[in-house]
Amino acid sequence: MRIYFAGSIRGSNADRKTYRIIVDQLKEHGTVLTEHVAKADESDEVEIDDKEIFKQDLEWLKSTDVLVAEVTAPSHGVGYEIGKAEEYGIPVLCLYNEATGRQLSAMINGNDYITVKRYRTVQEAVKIIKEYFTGVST
Ligand code: 6IA
Repeated sequence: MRIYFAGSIRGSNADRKTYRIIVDQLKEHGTVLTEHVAKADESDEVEIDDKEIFKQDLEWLKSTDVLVAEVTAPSHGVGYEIGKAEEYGIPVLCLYNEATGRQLSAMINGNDYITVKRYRTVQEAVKIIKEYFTGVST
């Protein structure tokens, strides 16, 4: 099972700790193609060309079995990846922390193609992932 994890990088750095826990859980269910998203603050972004990032990410996205997106922090990149995954026919699971009091975009929440799961603690997010992958063949 190939898993593309999407989470805000330039959109916001606030949820990085949560991303790490989510990625650790995703690794129990398959190969995570985008572990760097959970480690973004440890990397030197200046060295990396945006055109290369875009090309590489779309290649990974095309090759993945599922997209798991943490959508609590708004991110143009994550929204774009979700739209492309739908275009490619790739299943999309979105995780949203409703305890933050933020409002989820209607373009995600109102899209029946996307599975949106709300959580309030990171433990709940981990449980959602376990349940989701129990229902998806590996
Ligand atoms: O608009 P955002 O930057 O918040 O978009 C985040 C999303 O776009 C993530 O889900 C990534 O898949 C993708 N993305 C954005 N920036 C990068 C990136 N930057 N590398 C790989 N994917 C990216 C350079 C390296 C970084 C770890 C510091």
